[in-house]
Amino acid sequence: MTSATNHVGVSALSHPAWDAEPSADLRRDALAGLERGEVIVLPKIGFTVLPVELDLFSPRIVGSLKNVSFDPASARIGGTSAAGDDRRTLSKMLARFSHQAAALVDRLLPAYRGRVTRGRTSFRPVEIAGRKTSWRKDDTRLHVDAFPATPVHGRRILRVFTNVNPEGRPRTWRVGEPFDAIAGRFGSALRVPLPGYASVLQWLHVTKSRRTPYDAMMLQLHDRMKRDDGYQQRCAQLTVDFPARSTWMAFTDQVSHAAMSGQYQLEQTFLLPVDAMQEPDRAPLRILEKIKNRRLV
Ligand SMILES: O=C(O)CCC(=O)C(=O)O
Ligand SMILES: [Fe+2]
Repeated sequence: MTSATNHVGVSALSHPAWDAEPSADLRRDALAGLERGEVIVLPKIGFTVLPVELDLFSPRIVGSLKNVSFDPASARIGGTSAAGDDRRTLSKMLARFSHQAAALVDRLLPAYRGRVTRGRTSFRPVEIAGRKTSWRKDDTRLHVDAFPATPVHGRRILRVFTNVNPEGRPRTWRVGEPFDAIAGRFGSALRVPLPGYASVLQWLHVTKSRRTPYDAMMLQLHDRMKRDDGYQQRCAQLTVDFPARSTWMAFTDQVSHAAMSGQYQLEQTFLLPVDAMQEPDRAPLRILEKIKNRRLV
């Protein structure tokens, strides 16, 4: 499954089903692995796509966009040109996936129960390899996740991904060096913005809530990583193939990742407060606060 290796972690766990009851060992390994910054792969967990849903598997449903997005709280779907029955079919598929991903997180990570909140769900029907985008939006470059419009205020970004490629093709990622190495390399260049700037962004509706100094620095880090061609090529990294019908999860604000190729994926985002972690000192918030020697939220 992997080539090369250097401190970067990808671990497979033999969890059998979305709603299976995991053993205590499995739960401990999942929690510790995720917080250490590993990608946890669940090779046996696939998502069952119904025939009516499969009929909609085409990049055409997103037009010039890359994702269909779904809000599980309101059941509102966006980013697709599908209408009528097709739109309802897509919504149902995303709702079902979202529900299963939430059940998985609940069972596998009971330590986070009651603290983790469900964010957006997405369906990604466009082939990644060869997709044309600006460097900032180019997810074939290694990066940590940061959201420009929806600040996380220090919370962790936990994501569950499932490869639903109907032809059995893998999704291929690169996984980069650990967060403390990234922070060590780029941290001194990250700037805490002037206090008034966050208010202006919110007032202009660039952000939906206040962009904290942490959010601003994570965006800078995301950009600095992506923009640095030498870093992209030379930093410690490994290539990972996630097979069709497999699921994987990671704190993508911590794990340096790049999606290199693949088509048709489902994804669910969760947010977790830092104080819900077993080891909060591993959070990007705490690591950046230590480097800057000040609070960032
Ligand atoms: O689509 C993927 O496989 C991952 C892309 C990515 O970088 C992300 O969703 O944060
Ligand atoms: Fe990402």
